[in-house]
Amino acid sequence: MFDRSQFPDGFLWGAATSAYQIEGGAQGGAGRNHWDDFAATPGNVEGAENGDVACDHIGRMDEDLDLLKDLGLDIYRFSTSWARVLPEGTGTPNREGLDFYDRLVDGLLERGLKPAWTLYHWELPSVLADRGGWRNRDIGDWFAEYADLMASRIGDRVWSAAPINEPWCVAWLSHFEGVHAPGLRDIRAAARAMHHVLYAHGRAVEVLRGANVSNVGAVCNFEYSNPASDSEADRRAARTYDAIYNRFFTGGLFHGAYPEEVLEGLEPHLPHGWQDDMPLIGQPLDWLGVNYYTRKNIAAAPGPWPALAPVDGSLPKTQVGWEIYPEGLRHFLNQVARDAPGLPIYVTENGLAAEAPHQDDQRISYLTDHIEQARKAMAEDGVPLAGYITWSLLDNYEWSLGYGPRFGLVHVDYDTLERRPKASYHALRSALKRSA
Ligand code: PNW
Repeated sequence: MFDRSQFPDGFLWGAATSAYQIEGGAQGGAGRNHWDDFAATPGNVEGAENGDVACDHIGRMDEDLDLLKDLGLDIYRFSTSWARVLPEGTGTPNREGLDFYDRLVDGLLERGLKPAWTLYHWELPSVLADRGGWRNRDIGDWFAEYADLMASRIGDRVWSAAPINEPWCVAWLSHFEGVHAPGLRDIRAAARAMHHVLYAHGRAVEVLRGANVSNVGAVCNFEYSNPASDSEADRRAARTYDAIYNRFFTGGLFHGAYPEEVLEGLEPHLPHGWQDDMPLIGQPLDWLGVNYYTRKNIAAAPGPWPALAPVDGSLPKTQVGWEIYPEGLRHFLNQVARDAPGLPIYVTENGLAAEAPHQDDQRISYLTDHIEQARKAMAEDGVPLAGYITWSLLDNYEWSLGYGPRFGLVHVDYDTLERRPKASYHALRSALKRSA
């Protein structure tokens, strides 16, 4: 797969999961969240599947932490569920939920693993969704309260903290493309969510700093935007897609400004006085996480801004139809290194869905090729890359696609919930061992 000696001492390796995708259930006093509601509405999720059971990580936490440790990893990137610890979104905490995350963090530390904590990986408490969720500026206050509660509980023992996983998914995919909860297709809702997600990030960073939580960063996702043809119209559409997806959030975080190509469409819909939040949004961070999976081929399309549409491409694809384009990872590592000179960068997600549980050659070559691009970005381009975290430890709930797509290094049998390491797990394990 690769040789650990090609990477500097101290380069960190990890695997990621998220709460709703693996934990299972409202058992233990958790409140409803908007993914429970979204999945219950026919047509939103493949087979109307939901996270009620998922991988039953809550019941099998020790087994899962042992799998991480036996793999030889340094980091486990996980998230805490807002609705599990604050069933009403704010107010009275659920003791059982807090105890679970205490045990999770302690279990990681006992095994010598670094806990990389994400506060929000998408399960917004339903009560708050009903009050407008990410469209409502009050989300800043709600999120700050949740951050404060969790910081006081696990903030002293985590290795790193990131307020929000993938602002693009939280805002655009969920409020403009309608693919994730709350499933809106509304430019005004999208514009407000795009800004509020960064505003809430800023509010949480303030809280985490105030609570002396160390190593505070942000995690953004990136998708390589390839013009479907050489035409001026397609090239322009691809630039717009790139600006919305790949430059809006880093623009806010590192340049105190949003890209012109996005303001062209969003400015009339942004919340009044949004410019005043830019200093909060741009507070210094300790690291940036890059999530990268694929490229899209973008063509101009009729209709209102952004007037574009993805079209089919010619590269080999994964189980979910995503084109495999490893060079894109190197591209974005270089881009963010220019955005934030000197800031440590981590790949915080990279991986693929591949069906065959035990013949996952495609997974091994996908990981090998992307890790090689990350290595080149570091060794040849001078990007300050400090670690690589793969998605995911386990097969899990792939949001609107349900349980079909299998992203795990470890196979999960959803009838018995039995875990079985795949070939890629063993390949990664021996790569990490060689010179350790
Ligand atoms: C990321 N899209 O999500 C998430 O952080 C994970 O929870 C998820 O399982 C993983 O990637 C694999 O999909 C995305 O439709 C989900 O463009 C969907 C999209 C992008 C990212």
